[in-house]
Amino acid sequence: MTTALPSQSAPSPALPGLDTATLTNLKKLTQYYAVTAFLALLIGVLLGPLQALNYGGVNVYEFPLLKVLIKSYYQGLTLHGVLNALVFTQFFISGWMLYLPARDLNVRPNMRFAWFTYLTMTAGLLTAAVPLLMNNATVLYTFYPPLEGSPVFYIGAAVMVAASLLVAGQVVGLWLSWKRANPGRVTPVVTYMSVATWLMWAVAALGLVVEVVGMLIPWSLGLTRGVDPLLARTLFWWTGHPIVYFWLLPAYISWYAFLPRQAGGRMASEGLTRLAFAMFLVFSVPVGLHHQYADPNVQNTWKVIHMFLTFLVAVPSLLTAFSAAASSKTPPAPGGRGVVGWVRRLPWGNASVTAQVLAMVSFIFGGAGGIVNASMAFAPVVHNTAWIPGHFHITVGTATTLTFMGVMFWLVPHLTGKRLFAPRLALASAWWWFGGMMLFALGMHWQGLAGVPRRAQVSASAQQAAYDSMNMALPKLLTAISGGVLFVAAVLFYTVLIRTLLSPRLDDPESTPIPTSEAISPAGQNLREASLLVRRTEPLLALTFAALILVILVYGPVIAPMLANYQFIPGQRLW
Ligand code: HAS
Ligand code: CU1
Repeated sequence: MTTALPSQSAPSPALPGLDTATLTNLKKLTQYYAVTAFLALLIGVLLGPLQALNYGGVNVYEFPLLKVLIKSYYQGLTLHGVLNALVFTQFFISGWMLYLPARDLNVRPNMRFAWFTYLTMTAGLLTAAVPLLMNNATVLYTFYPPLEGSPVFYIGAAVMVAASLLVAGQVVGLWLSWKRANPGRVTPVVTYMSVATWLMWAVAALGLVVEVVGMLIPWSLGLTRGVDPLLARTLFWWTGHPIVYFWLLPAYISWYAFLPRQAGGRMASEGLTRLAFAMFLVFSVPVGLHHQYADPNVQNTWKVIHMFLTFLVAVPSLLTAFSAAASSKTPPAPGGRGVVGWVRRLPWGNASVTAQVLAMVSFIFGGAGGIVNASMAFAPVVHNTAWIPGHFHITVGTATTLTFMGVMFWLVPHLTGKRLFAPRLALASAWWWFGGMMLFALGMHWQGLAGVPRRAQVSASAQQAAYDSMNMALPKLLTAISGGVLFVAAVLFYTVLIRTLLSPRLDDPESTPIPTSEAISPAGQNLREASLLVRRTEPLLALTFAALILVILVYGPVIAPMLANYQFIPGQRLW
Protein backbone atom coordinates (compact mmCIF):
# COMPACT_ATOMS: atom_id res chain seq x y z
CA MET A 1 0.00 0.00 0.00
CA THR A 2 1.26 3.48 -0.80
CA THR A 3 0.31 6.50 1.22
CA ALA A 4 1.28 10.10 0.68
CA LEU A 5 3.51 11.42 3.44
CA PRO A 6 1.54 13.62 5.78
CA SER A 7 3.36 16.64 4.49
CA GLN A 8 1.91 20.13 4.35
CA SER A 9 -0.82 18.87 6.64
CA ALA A 10 -4.04 20.76 7.23
CA PRO A 11 -3.51 23.41 9.91
CA SER A 12 -4.58 22.20 13.31
CA PRO A 13 -7.30 24.31 14.95
CA ALA A 14 -5.09 25.36 17.87
CA LEU A 15 -2.22 26.63 15.68
CA PRO A 16 -2.08 29.36 13.06
CA GLY A 17 -1.31 27.81 9.66
CA LEU A 18 0.71 29.41 6.86
CA ASP A 19 -1.37 32.15 5.24
CA THR A 20 -0.42 33.51 1.83
CA ALA A 21 1.37 36.59 3.15
CA THR A 22 3.50 34.57 5.59
CA LEU A 23 4.29 32.00 2.95
CA THR A 24 5.47 34.70 0.54
CA ASN A 25 7.59 36.22 3.29
CA LEU A 26 9.03 32.82 4.26
CA LYS A 27 9.91 32.10 0.64
CA LYS A 28 11.68 35.43 0.40
CA LEU A 29 13.69 34.67 3.54
CA THR A 30 14.63 31.23 2.22
CA GLN A 31 15.75 32.85 -1.01
CA TYR A 32 17.92 35.32 0.94
CA TYR A 33 19.58 32.48 2.84
CA ALA A 34 20.19 30.47 -0.33
CA VAL A 35 21.49 33.40 -2.37
CA THR A 36 23.85 34.53 0.42
CA ALA A 37 25.11 30.95 0.64
CA PHE A 38 25.76 30.69 -3.08
CA LEU A 39 27.44 34.11 -3.20
CA ALA A 40 29.88 32.94 -0.53
CA LEU A 41 30.43 29.75 -2.51
CA LEU A 42 31.09 31.77 -5.66
CA ILE A 43 34.00 33.63 -4.07
CA GLY A 44 35.29 30.50 -2.37
CA VAL A 45 35.07 28.45 -5.55
CA LEU A 46 36.94 31.02 -7.62
CA LEU A 47 39.87 30.59 -5.20
CA GLY A 48 39.77 26.81 -5.63
CA PRO A 49 41.72 26.56 -8.89
CA LEU A 50 44.60 28.42 -7.20
CA GLN A 51 44.81 25.65 -4.59
CA ALA A 52 44.55 22.97 -7.26
CA LEU A 53 47.35 24.60 -9.25
CA ASN A 54 49.54 24.60 -6.14
CA TYR A 55 49.12 20.83 -5.87
CA GLY A 56 49.76 20.67 -9.59
CA GLY A 57 53.17 22.22 -8.91
CA VAL A 58 52.27 25.69 -10.23
CA ASN A 59 52.75 28.60 -7.84
CA VAL A 60 50.41 31.44 -8.85
CA TYR A 61 50.59 33.29 -5.58
CA GLU A 62 53.53 35.38 -6.70
CA PHE A 63 51.63 37.02 -9.60
CA PRO A 64 51.71 40.75 -8.77
CA LEU A 65 48.02 41.27 -9.59
CA LEU A 66 46.94 38.46 -7.28
CA LYS A 67 49.35 39.61 -4.58
CA VAL A 68 47.39 42.86 -4.27
CA LEU A 69 44.28 40.91 -3.30
CA ILE A 70 45.69 37.89 -1.49
CA LYS A 71 48.89 38.05 0.49
CA SER A 72 49.76 34.36 0.59
CA TYR A 73 48.75 30.81 -0.30
CA TYR A 74 47.60 30.47 3.30
CA GLN A 75 45.29 33.47 3.15
CA GLY A 76 43.79 32.07 -0.06
CA LEU A 77 43.33 28.67 1.56
CA THR A 78 41.74 30.21 4.67
CA LEU A 79 39.22 32.16 2.57
CA HIS A 80 38.50 29.10 0.44
CA GLY A 81 37.86 26.85 3.45
CA VAL A 82 35.88 29.34 5.53
CA LEU A 83 33.62 30.49 2.68
CA ASN A 84 32.91 27.05 1.21
CA ALA A 85 32.87 24.76 4.19
CA LEU A 86 31.57 27.07 6.91
CA VAL A 87 29.62 29.97 5.39
CA PHE A 88 28.02 28.38 2.32
CA THR A 89 26.79 25.33 4.23
CA GLN A 90 25.49 27.18 7.24
CA PHE A 91 23.48 29.75 5.30
CA PHE A 92 21.97 27.24 2.89
CA ILE A 93 21.10 24.79 5.66
CA SER A 94 19.56 27.46 7.89
CA GLY A 95 17.17 28.53 5.14
CA TRP A 96 16.43 25.00 3.91
CA MET A 97 15.80 23.47 7.31
CA LEU A 98 13.53 26.28 8.49
CA TYR A 99 11.49 26.32 5.29
CA LEU A 100 10.93 22.56 5.06
CA PRO A 101 9.52 21.90 8.54
CA ALA A 102 7.38 25.06 8.43
CA ARG A 103 5.83 23.80 5.17
CA ASP A 104 5.67 20.20 6.30
CA LEU A 105 3.80 21.05 9.52
CA ASN A 106 1.92 23.97 8.03
CA VAL A 107 2.74 26.06 11.10
CA ARG A 108 3.38 29.80 10.92
CA PRO A 109 6.84 30.76 12.20
CA ASN A 110 7.46 34.10 13.88
CA MET A 111 8.80 35.87 10.80
CA ARG A 112 10.26 38.84 12.69
CA PHE A 113 12.40 36.46 14.69
CA ALA A 114 13.34 34.53 11.56
CA TRP A 115 14.53 37.70 9.78
CA PHE A 116 16.34 38.85 12.92
CA THR A 117 18.24 35.54 12.87
CA TYR A 118 19.17 35.91 9.21
CA LEU A 119 20.43 39.46 9.80
CA THR A 120 22.42 38.35 12.86
CA MET A 121 24.07 35.57 10.87
CA THR A 122 24.89 38.00 8.06
CA ALA A 123 26.31 40.52 10.54
CA GLY A 124 28.53 37.75 11.96
CA LEU A 125 29.68 36.88 8.46
CA LEU A 126 30.52 40.48 7.54
CA THR A 127 32.35 40.98 10.84
CA ALA A 128 34.51 37.90 10.30
CA ALA A 129 35.09 38.84 6.66
CA VAL A 130 36.96 42.06 7.48
CA PRO A 131 40.01 40.48 9.22
CA LEU A 132 39.94 37.56 6.78
CA LEU A 133 40.24 39.88 3.80
CA MET A 134 42.83 42.04 5.54
CA ASN A 135 45.08 39.04 6.22
CA ASN A 136 44.47 39.43 9.94
CA ALA A 137 42.93 36.01 10.41
CA THR A 138 45.00 33.69 8.24
CA VAL A 139 44.41 30.76 10.57
CA LEU A 140 42.82 28.25 8.15
CA TYR A 141 39.26 27.03 8.62
CA THR A 142 40.16 25.03 11.75
CA PHE A 143 41.76 28.08 13.48
CA TYR A 144 43.98 25.86 15.63
CA PRO A 145 45.83 27.86 18.27
CA PRO A 146 48.58 28.87 18.83
CA LEU A 147 47.98 30.30 15.32
CA GLU A 148 46.37 33.57 16.30
CA GLY A 149 43.87 35.73 14.44
CA SER A 150 42.25 39.06 15.16
CA PRO A 151 39.56 38.90 17.91
CA VAL A 152 37.15 40.37 15.35
CA PHE A 153 37.34 37.11 13.39
CA TYR A 154 36.51 34.93 16.40
CA ILE A 155 33.70 37.27 17.45
CA GLY A 156 32.16 37.22 13.96
CA ALA A 157 32.39 33.44 13.82
CA ALA A 158 30.79 33.13 17.26
CA VAL A 159 27.89 35.37 16.19
CA MET A 160 27.35 33.23 13.07
CA VAL A 161 27.23 30.01 15.08
CA ALA A 162 24.95 31.61 17.68
CA ALA A 163 22.57 32.62 14.87
CA SER A 164 22.44 29.03 13.62
CA LEU A 165 21.46 27.94 17.13
CA LEU A 166 18.63 30.48 17.04
CA VAL A 167 17.31 28.80 13.88
CA ALA A 168 17.64 25.46 15.66
CA GLY A 169 15.63 26.84 18.58
CA GLN A 170 12.94 28.22 16.29
CA VAL A 171 12.48 24.94 14.43
CA VAL A 172 12.41 22.87 17.62
CA GLY A 173 9.89 25.38 18.99
CA LEU A 174 7.66 24.99 15.90
CA TRP A 175 7.80 21.24 16.24
CA LEU A 176 6.97 21.31 19.97
CA SER A 177 3.99 23.58 19.40
CA TRP A 178 2.79 21.19 16.69
CA LYS A 179 3.25 18.27 19.10
CA ARG A 180 1.18 20.02 21.75
CA ALA A 181 -1.59 20.71 19.25
CA ASN A 182 -1.48 17.17 17.86
CA PRO A 183 -1.08 14.75 20.75
CA GLY A 184 -0.56 11.13 19.76
CA ARG A 185 0.43 11.96 16.17
CA VAL A 186 3.58 10.75 14.46
CA THR A 187 5.89 13.65 13.51
CA PRO A 188 5.84 13.97 9.69
CA VAL A 189 9.08 12.58 8.33
CA VAL A 190 10.56 15.73 6.75
CA THR A 191 10.09 17.54 10.05
CA TYR A 192 11.49 14.55 11.92
CA MET A 193 14.69 14.64 9.86
CA SER A 194 15.04 18.43 10.22
CA VAL A 195 14.44 18.49 13.98
CA ALA A 196 16.82 15.56 14.56
CA THR A 197 19.51 17.39 12.59
CA TRP A 198 19.01 20.65 14.49
CA LEU A 199 19.07 18.87 17.86
CA MET A 200 22.25 17.05 16.86
CA TRP A 201 23.79 20.40 15.90
CA ALA A 202 22.82 21.91 19.27
CA VAL A 203 24.74 19.17 21.13
CA ALA A 204 27.59 19.37 18.63
CA ALA A 205 28.03 23.15 18.78
CA LEU A 206 28.72 23.15 22.55
CA GLY A 207 32.40 22.31 22.03
CA LEU A 208 33.00 25.17 19.59
CA VAL A 209 31.05 27.66 21.70
CA VAL A 210 33.16 26.85 24.77
CA GLU A 211 36.38 26.98 22.75
CA VAL A 212 35.66 30.30 21.02
CA VAL A 213 33.88 32.15 23.82
CA GLY A 214 35.82 30.69 26.75
CA MET A 215 39.30 30.49 25.23
CA LEU A 216 39.96 32.15 21.87
CA ILE A 217 38.15 35.46 22.28
CA PRO A 218 39.65 36.34 25.69
CA TRP A 219 43.10 35.17 24.51
CA SER A 220 43.03 37.16 21.26
CA LEU A 221 41.88 40.22 23.22
CA GLY A 222 44.99 39.84 25.38
CA LEU A 223 43.00 39.01 28.52
CA THR A 224 44.82 35.71 29.10
CA ARG A 225 48.53 35.13 28.72
CA GLY A 226 48.14 32.13 26.45
CA VAL A 227 45.88 29.33 25.34
CA ASP A 228 46.05 25.53 25.60
CA PRO A 229 46.31 24.16 22.03
CA LEU A 230 45.42 20.58 22.96
CA LEU A 231 42.27 21.51 24.86
CA ALA A 232 41.29 23.93 22.07
CA ARG A 233 41.74 21.22 19.42
CA THR A 234 39.74 18.75 21.48
CA LEU A 235 36.84 21.18 21.90
CA PHE A 236 37.12 22.07 18.21
CA TRP A 237 36.74 18.43 17.11
CA TRP A 238 33.85 17.89 19.54
CA THR A 239 32.06 20.15 17.04
CA GLY A 240 34.28 19.57 14.01
CA HIS A 241 33.31 15.98 13.39
CA PRO A 242 29.53 16.32 13.80
CA ILE A 243 29.63 19.51 11.73
CA VAL A 244 30.27 17.23 8.74
CA TYR A 245 26.96 15.51 9.45
CA PHE A 246 25.35 18.92 9.87
CA TRP A 247 26.45 19.43 6.24
CA LEU A 248 25.44 15.96 5.10
CA LEU A 249 22.04 15.40 6.72
CA PRO A 250 20.27 18.27 4.93
CA ALA A 251 21.39 16.56 1.71
CA TYR A 252 20.10 13.23 3.06
CA ILE A 253 16.71 14.93 3.61
CA SER A 254 16.61 15.52 -0.12
CA TRP A 255 17.84 12.00 -0.96
CA TYR A 256 15.20 10.41 1.29
CA ALA A 257 12.19 12.65 0.87
CA PHE A 258 12.44 14.39 -2.52
CA LEU A 259 14.82 12.64 -4.89
CA PRO A 260 12.75 9.41 -5.08
CA ARG A 261 9.76 11.32 -6.45
CA GLN A 262 11.96 13.30 -8.85
CA ALA A 263 13.46 10.02 -10.08
CA GLY A 264 10.11 8.28 -10.43
CA GLY A 265 10.41 6.09 -7.32
CA ARG A 266 9.27 6.14 -3.71
CA MET A 267 10.93 6.49 -0.33
CA ALA A 268 11.73 2.95 0.85
CA SER A 269 10.76 2.95 4.50
CA GLU A 270 9.83 5.77 6.81
CA GLY A 271 10.82 3.69 9.84
CA LEU A 272 14.30 3.08 8.49
CA THR A 273 14.65 6.79 7.63
CA ARG A 274 13.80 7.72 11.20
CA LEU A 275 16.19 5.11 12.56
CA ALA A 276 19.04 6.58 10.48
CA PHE A 277 18.40 10.11 11.78
CA ALA A 278 17.94 8.93 15.37
CA MET A 279 21.32 7.20 15.13
CA PHE A 280 22.95 10.35 13.74
CA LEU A 281 21.47 12.32 16.63
CA VAL A 282 22.96 9.98 19.23
CA PHE A 283 26.26 8.93 17.66
CA SER A 284 27.50 11.90 15.58
CA VAL A 285 29.23 13.77 18.40
CA PRO A 286 31.19 11.32 20.60
CA VAL A 287 33.75 10.50 17.89
CA GLY A 288 35.92 13.62 17.51
CA LEU A 289 39.15 11.97 18.65
CA HIS A 290 39.40 10.30 15.22
CA HIS A 291 40.86 13.67 14.15
CA GLN A 292 43.40 13.52 16.97
CA TYR A 293 44.99 10.07 16.77
CA ALA A 294 48.35 11.81 16.36
CA ASP A 295 47.85 14.15 19.33
CA PRO A 296 49.94 13.45 22.43
CA ASN A 297 48.53 13.35 25.97
CA VAL A 298 45.28 11.66 24.99
CA GLN A 299 45.02 8.07 26.20
CA ASN A 300 44.88 5.43 23.50
CA THR A 301 41.90 3.81 25.23
CA TRP A 302 39.80 6.86 24.46
CA LYS A 303 41.07 7.05 20.91
CA VAL A 304 40.03 3.41 20.40
CA ILE A 305 36.58 4.04 21.90
CA HIS A 306 36.06 7.03 19.59
CA MET A 307 37.21 4.85 16.67
CA PHE A 308 34.57 2.20 17.36
CA LEU A 309 31.89 4.86 17.79
CA THR A 310 32.99 6.28 14.41
CA PHE A 311 32.40 2.90 12.80
CA LEU A 312 28.99 2.87 14.47
CA VAL A 313 28.06 6.28 13.03
CA ALA A 314 28.90 4.96 9.54
CA VAL A 315 25.97 2.52 9.93
CA PRO A 316 23.19 5.07 9.29
CA SER A 317 25.05 6.09 6.11
CA LEU A 318 25.11 2.45 5.04
CA LEU A 319 21.36 2.33 5.77
CA THR A 320 21.03 5.42 3.59
CA ALA A 321 22.98 3.78 0.76
CA PHE A 322 20.55 0.85 0.91
CA SER A 323 17.49 3.14 1.04
CA ALA A 324 18.75 5.40 -1.73
CA ALA A 325 19.28 2.50 -4.09
CA ALA A 326 16.02 0.78 -3.08
CA SER A 327 13.93 3.91 -3.50
CA SER A 328 15.22 4.85 -6.95
CA LYS A 329 14.84 1.30 -8.17
CA THR A 330 11.30 0.51 -7.06
CA PRO A 331 8.17 0.73 -9.17
CA PRO A 332 6.63 3.00 -10.34
CA ALA A 333 10.16 3.85 -11.49
CA PRO A 334 10.72 2.22 -14.85
CA GLY A 335 12.29 -1.15 -14.11
CA GLY A 336 15.07 -1.70 -16.65
CA ARG A 337 16.79 -5.01 -17.30
CA GLY A 338 19.45 -6.74 -15.26
CA VAL A 339 21.04 -5.72 -12.00
CA VAL A 340 21.95 -2.18 -13.03
CA GLY A 341 19.35 -1.62 -15.77
CA TRP A 342 17.42 0.67 -13.41
CA VAL A 343 20.40 3.02 -13.27
CA ARG A 344 20.23 3.55 -17.03
CA ARG A 345 16.50 4.23 -16.78
CA LEU A 346 16.85 7.05 -14.24
CA PRO A 347 15.83 10.45 -15.65
CA TRP A 348 19.38 11.46 -16.59
CA GLY A 349 18.06 14.41 -18.60
CA ASN A 350 16.81 16.06 -15.40
CA ALA A 351 19.58 18.30 -14.01
CA SER A 352 18.26 18.21 -10.45
CA VAL A 353 18.16 14.39 -10.38
CA THR A 354 21.50 13.96 -12.15
CA ALA A 355 23.30 16.35 -9.81
CA GLN A 356 22.02 14.48 -6.77
CA VAL A 357 22.68 10.98 -8.13
CA LEU A 358 26.24 12.02 -9.02
CA ALA A 359 26.58 13.46 -5.52
CA MET A 360 25.61 10.03 -4.15
CA VAL A 361 28.07 8.24 -6.37
CA SER A 362 30.86 10.49 -5.14
CA PHE A 363 29.87 9.72 -1.57
CA ILE A 364 30.41 6.00 -2.08
CA PHE A 365 34.12 6.81 -2.51
CA GLY A 366 34.11 9.61 0.07
CA GLY A 367 32.52 7.33 2.67
CA ALA A 368 34.93 4.49 1.95
CA GLY A 369 37.87 6.88 2.38
CA GLY A 370 36.34 8.06 5.66
CA ILE A 371 36.43 4.51 7.01
CA VAL A 372 40.13 4.39 6.10
CA ASN A 373 40.77 7.69 7.93
CA ALA A 374 38.95 6.41 10.98
CA SER A 375 40.99 3.21 11.25
CA MET A 376 43.86 3.75 13.67
CA ALA A 377 46.01 1.36 11.66
CA PHE A 378 45.69 3.40 8.44
CA ALA A 379 45.41 6.89 9.92
CA PRO A 380 49.19 7.44 10.25
CA VAL A 381 49.53 6.86 6.50
CA VAL A 382 46.96 9.44 5.48
CA HIS A 383 46.75 11.92 8.35
CA ASN A 384 47.89 15.45 7.45
CA THR A 385 48.56 14.42 3.84
CA ALA A 386 46.91 15.54 0.60
CA TRP A 387 44.65 12.47 0.98
CA ILE A 388 42.49 14.39 3.49
CA PRO A 389 41.48 17.26 1.16
CA GLY A 390 40.90 14.51 -1.40
CA HIS A 391 38.45 12.93 1.05
CA PHE A 392 36.54 16.05 1.91
CA HIS A 393 36.10 17.31 -1.62
CA ILE A 394 34.03 14.21 -2.44
CA THR A 395 32.09 14.44 0.82
CA VAL A 396 31.26 18.05 1.61
CA GLY A 397 32.52 19.31 -1.77
CA THR A 398 30.38 16.92 -3.80
CA ALA A 399 27.92 14.82 -1.75
CA THR A 400 26.71 17.98 0.01
CA THR A 401 27.46 20.79 -2.44
CA LEU A 402 26.35 19.06 -5.63
CA THR A 403 23.15 18.00 -3.87
CA PHE A 404 22.46 21.59 -2.84
CA MET A 405 23.14 22.69 -6.44
CA GLY A 406 20.67 20.06 -7.67
CA VAL A 407 18.13 21.21 -5.11
CA MET A 408 18.50 24.81 -6.31
CA PHE A 409 17.34 23.72 -9.78
CA TRP A 410 13.82 23.12 -8.40
CA LEU A 411 13.95 25.29 -5.27
CA VAL A 412 14.54 28.60 -7.06
CA PRO A 413 11.53 28.12 -9.40
CA HIS A 414 9.52 26.96 -6.37
CA LEU A 415 10.43 30.04 -4.34
CA THR A 416 10.23 32.64 -7.08
CA GLY A 417 7.98 31.45 -9.90
CA LYS A 418 10.90 31.97 -12.31
CA ARG A 419 11.84 29.30 -14.83
CA LEU A 420 15.15 27.49 -14.69
CA PHE A 421 17.42 29.11 -17.27
CA ALA A 422 18.92 26.71 -19.84
CA PRO A 423 18.23 23.30 -18.22
CA ARG A 424 20.85 21.69 -20.49
CA LEU A 425 23.54 24.02 -19.14
CA ALA A 426 22.38 23.09 -15.65
CA LEU A 427 22.79 19.43 -16.55
CA ALA A 428 26.25 20.06 -17.98
CA SER A 429 27.29 21.95 -14.83
CA ALA A 430 26.47 18.89 -12.69
CA TRP A 431 28.62 16.58 -14.85
CA TRP A 432 31.52 19.05 -14.95
CA TRP A 433 31.39 19.50 -11.17
CA PHE A 434 31.30 15.75 -10.61
CA GLY A 435 34.11 15.14 -13.13
CA GLY A 436 36.28 17.91 -11.69
CA MET A 437 35.86 16.69 -8.13
CA MET A 438 36.58 13.08 -9.06
CA LEU A 439 39.79 14.14 -10.83
CA PHE A 440 40.79 16.32 -7.89
CA ALA A 441 40.09 13.48 -5.45
CA LEU A 442 42.08 11.00 -7.51
CA GLY A 443 45.08 13.33 -7.76
CA MET A 444 45.03 14.29 -4.10
CA HIS A 445 44.42 10.81 -2.64
CA TRP A 446 47.29 9.59 -4.79
CA GLN A 447 49.65 12.36 -3.72
CA GLY A 448 48.66 11.81 -0.11
CA LEU A 449 49.58 8.14 -0.27
CA ALA A 450 53.01 9.20 -1.47
CA GLY A 451 53.33 11.43 1.60
CA VAL A 452 52.69 14.88 0.11
CA PRO A 453 51.49 17.02 3.05
CA ARG A 454 48.16 18.85 3.12
CA ARG A 455 47.94 22.63 3.65
CA ALA A 456 51.42 23.14 2.26
CA GLN A 457 52.58 25.47 -0.46
CA VAL A 458 54.33 22.56 -2.15
CA SER A 459 54.67 24.52 -5.38
CA ALA A 460 57.10 26.85 -3.59
CA SER A 461 58.71 24.32 -1.28
CA ALA A 462 62.35 24.80 -0.32
CA GLN A 463 62.68 21.01 -0.65
CA GLN A 464 61.58 21.04 -4.28
CA ALA A 465 64.07 18.31 -5.17
CA ALA A 466 62.53 15.92 -2.64
CA TYR A 467 59.06 16.67 -3.97
CA ASP A 468 60.20 16.26 -7.58
CA SER A 469 61.80 12.89 -6.80
CA MET A 470 58.42 11.51 -5.71
CA ASN A 471 57.39 10.65 -9.26
CA MET A 472 54.18 12.55 -8.91
CA ALA A 473 53.84 13.87 -12.46
CA LEU A 474 50.52 12.15 -13.20
CA PRO A 475 48.64 12.90 -9.97
CA LYS A 476 49.96 16.48 -10.07
CA LEU A 477 48.64 16.84 -13.59
CA LEU A 478 45.24 15.40 -12.62
CA THR A 479 45.01 17.84 -9.72
CA ALA A 480 45.95 20.84 -11.86
CA ILE A 481 43.46 19.87 -14.59
CA SER A 482 40.70 19.40 -12.01
CA GLY A 483 41.01 23.08 -11.10
CA GLY A 484 40.22 24.04 -14.69
CA VAL A 485 37.33 21.59 -14.95
CA LEU A 486 35.81 22.91 -11.73
CA PHE A 487 36.21 26.47 -12.97
CA VAL A 488 34.16 25.58 -16.07
CA ALA A 489 31.58 23.86 -13.83
CA ALA A 490 31.29 27.01 -11.72
CA VAL A 491 30.87 29.26 -14.78
CA LEU A 492 28.09 26.99 -16.09
CA PHE A 493 26.34 26.69 -12.74
CA TYR A 494 26.46 30.40 -11.90
CA THR A 495 25.30 31.34 -15.39
CA VAL A 496 22.23 29.19 -14.83
CA LEU A 497 21.64 30.43 -11.28
CA ILE A 498 22.15 34.14 -11.95
CA ARG A 499 20.18 34.15 -15.21
CA THR A 500 17.35 32.28 -13.47
CA LEU A 501 17.30 34.75 -10.59
CA LEU A 502 17.36 37.75 -12.95
CA SER A 503 14.61 36.43 -15.23
CA PRO A 504 11.02 37.69 -14.94
CA ARG A 505 8.54 35.81 -12.82
CA LEU A 506 6.36 33.81 -15.22
CA ASP A 507 4.57 31.23 -13.09
CA ASP A 508 2.76 30.82 -9.83
CA PRO A 509 5.62 29.59 -7.61
CA GLU A 510 3.42 26.82 -6.22
CA SER A 511 3.14 25.32 -9.70
CA THR A 512 6.61 23.91 -8.97
CA PRO A 513 5.68 21.95 -5.84
CA ILE A 514 8.00 20.54 -3.20
CA PRO A 515 8.62 17.06 -4.68
CA THR A 516 7.61 15.14 -1.57
CA SER A 517 7.81 11.40 -2.20
CA GLU A 518 5.38 8.74 -1.18
CA ALA A 519 6.66 5.88 0.95
CA ILE A 520 6.51 2.17 0.23
CA SER A 521 6.35 1.57 3.93
CA PRO A 522 4.84 4.68 5.58
CA ALA A 523 4.79 5.34 9.31
CA GLY A 524 1.09 6.15 9.53
CA GLN A 525 -0.35 9.06 11.47
CA ASN A 526 -1.13 7.71 14.93
CA LEU A 527 1.66 6.79 17.27
CA ARG A 528 -0.38 4.08 18.96
CA GLU A 529 -0.85 2.21 15.69
CA ALA A 530 2.69 2.82 14.45
CA SER A 531 5.44 0.20 14.36
CA LEU A 532 7.77 -0.28 17.30
CA LEU A 533 10.58 1.41 15.36
CA VAL A 534 8.52 4.54 14.76
CA ARG A 535 7.37 4.68 18.38
CA ARG A 536 10.87 4.21 19.78
CA THR A 537 12.43 6.86 17.53
CA GLU A 538 9.71 9.50 18.06
CA PRO A 539 10.94 10.99 21.39
CA LEU A 540 13.67 13.19 19.94
CA LEU A 541 14.23 15.16 23.14
CA ALA A 542 14.96 11.96 25.08
CA LEU A 543 17.37 10.90 22.33
CA THR A 544 19.09 14.29 22.60
CA PHE A 545 19.47 13.72 26.31
CA ALA A 546 21.01 10.30 25.62
CA ALA A 547 23.40 11.94 23.14
CA LEU A 548 24.49 14.45 25.79
CA ILE A 549 25.11 11.72 28.37
CA LEU A 550 27.17 9.73 25.87
CA VAL A 551 29.25 12.80 24.98
CA ILE A 552 29.93 13.54 28.62
CA LEU A 553 30.96 9.90 29.19
CA VAL A 554 33.44 9.79 26.32
CA TYR A 555 34.75 13.36 26.57
CA GLY A 556 34.73 13.92 30.35
CA PRO A 557 37.78 11.73 31.08
CA VAL A 558 39.59 13.18 28.04
CA ILE A 559 39.01 16.84 28.91
CA ALA A 560 39.37 16.69 32.71
CA PRO A 561 43.18 16.08 32.72
CA MET A 562 43.62 18.84 30.11
CA LEU A 563 41.84 21.29 32.39
CA ALA A 564 43.97 20.15 35.31
CA ASN A 565 47.17 20.73 33.29
CA TYR A 566 46.12 23.85 31.39
CA GLN A 567 49.07 25.25 29.43
CA PHE A 568 49.32 28.95 28.60
CA ILE A 569 50.90 29.04 25.16
CA PRO A 570 51.41 32.46 23.51
CA GLY A 571 49.99 33.08 20.05
CA GLN A 572 51.83 33.14 16.72
CA ARG A 573 51.19 34.77 13.40
CA LEU A 574 52.98 32.97 10.62
CA TRP A 575 51.69 34.49 7.40
FE1 HAS B 1 35.34 12.70 6.98
C1 HAS B 1 38.34 14.21 7.86
C2 HAS B 1 36.17 9.94 8.80
C3 HAS B 1 32.23 11.33 6.36
C4 HAS B 1 34.24 15.74 5.80
N1 HAS B 1 36.14 14.61 6.84
C5 HAS B 1 37.39 15.00 7.23
C6 HAS B 1 37.57 16.40 6.94
C7 HAS B 1 36.38 16.84 6.39
C8 HAS B 1 35.50 15.70 6.33
C9 HAS B 1 36.06 18.26 5.96
O1 HAS B 1 38.20 9.18 10.94
C10 HAS B 1 38.85 17.20 7.16
C11 HAS B 1 38.91 17.87 8.47
C12 HAS B 1 40.21 18.63 8.60
O2 HAS B 1 40.32 19.70 7.96
O3 HAS B 1 41.11 18.16 9.28
N2 HAS B 1 34.40 10.94 7.43
C13 HAS B 1 34.93 9.94 8.17
C14 HAS B 1 33.98 8.83 8.26
C15 HAS B 1 32.86 9.22 7.56
C16 HAS B 1 33.14 10.55 7.06
C17 HAS B 1 34.17 7.53 8.96
N3 HAS B 1 33.59 13.38 6.20
C18 HAS B 1 32.43 12.67 6.06
C19 HAS B 1 31.40 13.52 5.54
C20 HAS B 1 31.96 14.77 5.39
C21 HAS B 1 33.33 14.66 5.81
C22 HAS B 1 29.98 13.08 5.28
C23 HAS B 1 31.36 16.05 4.91
C24 HAS B 1 30.14 16.22 4.48
N4 HAS B 1 36.94 12.17 8.08
C25 HAS B 1 37.06 11.02 8.79
C26 HAS B 1 38.32 11.04 9.56
C27 HAS B 1 38.93 12.26 9.30
C28 HAS B 1 38.05 12.94 8.36
C29 HAS B 1 38.84 10.02 10.46
C30 HAS B 1 40.26 12.77 9.89
C31 HAS B 1 41.34 12.46 8.99
C32 HAS B 1 42.68 12.98 9.47
O4 HAS B 1 43.58 12.15 9.63
O5 HAS B 1 42.85 14.18 9.71
C33 HAS B 1 31.59 8.39 7.42
O6 HAS B 1 30.50 9.11 7.89
C34 HAS B 1 31.36 7.91 6.04
C35 HAS B 1 30.18 6.96 5.97
C36 HAS B 1 29.70 6.88 4.54
C37 HAS B 1 29.50 5.77 3.85
C38 HAS B 1 29.07 5.87 2.41
C39 HAS B 1 27.58 5.61 2.22
C40 HAS B 1 27.20 5.91 0.80
C41 HAS B 1 26.08 6.56 0.42
C42 HAS B 1 25.84 6.79 -1.04
C43 HAS B 1 24.75 5.89 -1.52
C44 HAS B 1 24.64 5.92 -2.97
C45 HAS B 1 24.24 4.89 -3.71
C46 HAS B 1 24.27 5.12 -5.13
C47 HAS B 1 23.92 3.56 -3.18
C48 HAS B 1 29.70 4.43 4.45
C49 HAS B 1 25.06 7.02 1.41
C50 HAS B 1 22.92 5.03 -5.71
C51 HAS B 1 23.24 5.11 -7.12
C52 HAS B 1 22.39 5.50 -8.05
C53 HAS B 1 22.87 5.48 -9.46
C54 HAS B 1 21.00 5.95 -7.72
CU1 CU1 C 1 35.44 13.38 11.58
